[in-house]
Amino acid sequence: MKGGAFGFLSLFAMTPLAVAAQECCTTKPNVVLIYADDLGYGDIGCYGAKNVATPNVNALADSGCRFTNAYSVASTSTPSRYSLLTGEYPWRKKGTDVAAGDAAMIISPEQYTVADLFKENGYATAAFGKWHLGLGAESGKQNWNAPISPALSDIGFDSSYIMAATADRVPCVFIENGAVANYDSTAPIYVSYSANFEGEPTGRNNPELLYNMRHSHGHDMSIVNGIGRIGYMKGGGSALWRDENIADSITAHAVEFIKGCVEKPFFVYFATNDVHVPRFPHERFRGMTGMGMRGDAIAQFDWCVGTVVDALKERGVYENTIIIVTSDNGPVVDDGYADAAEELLNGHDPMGGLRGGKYSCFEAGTRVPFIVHWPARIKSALVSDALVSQIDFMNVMAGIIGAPIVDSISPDGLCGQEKAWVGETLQGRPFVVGMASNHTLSLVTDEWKYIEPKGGLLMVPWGPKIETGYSKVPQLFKRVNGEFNESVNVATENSAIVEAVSLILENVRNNVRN
Ligand code: NG6
Ligand code: CA
Repeated sequence: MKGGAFGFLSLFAMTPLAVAAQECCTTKPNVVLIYADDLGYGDIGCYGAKNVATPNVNALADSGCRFTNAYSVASTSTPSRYSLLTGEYPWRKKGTDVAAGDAAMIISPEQYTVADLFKENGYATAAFGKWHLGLGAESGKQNWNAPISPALSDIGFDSSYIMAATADRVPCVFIENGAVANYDSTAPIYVSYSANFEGEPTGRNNPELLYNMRHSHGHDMSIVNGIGRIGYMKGGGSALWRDENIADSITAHAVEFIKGCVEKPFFVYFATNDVHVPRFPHERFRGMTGMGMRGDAIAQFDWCVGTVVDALKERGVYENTIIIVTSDNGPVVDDGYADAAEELLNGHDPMGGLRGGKYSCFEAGTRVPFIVHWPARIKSALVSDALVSQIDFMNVMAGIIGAPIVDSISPDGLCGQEKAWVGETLQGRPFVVGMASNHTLSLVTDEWKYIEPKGGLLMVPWGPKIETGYSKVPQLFKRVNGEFNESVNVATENSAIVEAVSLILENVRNNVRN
């Protein structure tokens, strides 16, 4: 790895630099962010997965830049997505933890988002798939039978077709431009996260109705499509989704948008439901991997990627479109449904050899697949070990599209990371900060990984078999041959390093930048 032990300290003290507009492209590139859910560092072929074929993602890596030290901002979804869209660390803002399906909109209309950035710079903007960042003005008070406000159009998205939260949380309907898609007026929708609606079955009381999938932990409230969910809902009728059609549905909407968007460059936030629970891929992917639903959901994810790529090619905009494939957090095998994911792994390692997983502050919590593909600028395949973080998405995009005032738009993103993101330098960030589900922060540099002392249970307590990485004592791991050995804590014998890295973390926490 590059750099001395503390080369990053001087970088840290620097005021972010203004970034020169790039000269390579005369027209603004389109941007398609393909944001998988819970896809692990080891879950796709080009990152070493053996039991599942991912030809479409691999093809992007084969002519793009594939990163081996790329990080999501948190090891769960809502905080990661919040940071990617706003450039602000989630621990700076209350209410950014895993959101209920009836949470109010977490990003306020006053905040600047990456969608605002694109829109202000002449782009058409759209979001498809998993949202999980709340809708409406007040939690639990949305009227799901009327347009909901505020919604995505208030934070920069011209159009949207989303799931309010996750597939395992009610309401199980798509929201299109702020209102329930395919609304069925004969079945008004009611949602509660505190009490069931009279006479409605639940997974807990009516397991005989779970004809598609049973839960292993949690997920025993309302039943939709023969699957128990988190939260209670009533109604929906023909607007209710079928889990097996979610990938087809969001992909079809994204393709339609790409094909129809001929006047302006576009930004597409394409957030798949795969491979989050409940994993219930379409019939045509079943049995493709021998790993059951989880493996088949990865195959389905790969199909989504291929279908979006085909649409870009058909439009003739593939060359000057930046496609980024990444994940919101690390993987989990049993996340609450009896889908036999664990029994059928057959040697597959979703964590790609890293310790921990989703929820954790060990590496598998936030180290994610990350591929940047842009034929107009990235001319040959590259593997980069530069440190990159999704916190910089907004700034990198601003730099690439030549947007003005890049210094002020993102509270926590660094400026000047564009070249690292397109593989033109192997020098990425001086450090990356990550957050685990109990808000323990960690800091990664080229040489060290530090996990702050906070304490907590060693294992995720509610079901997933994942080591949290929490400890009451500081943890420090040294990078050896490119990788951290997170089972050997070298904090005691490197107290000066611990002091230095914890100071960096404190400075970040206290926002000491300028
Ligand atoms: C947990 C859910 C899990 C998943 C997670 C959020 C239970 C028992 N577990 O609370 O299934 O939904 O929240 O995942 O309810 S995330 O990827 O959206 O952050
Ligand atoms: Ca997730």
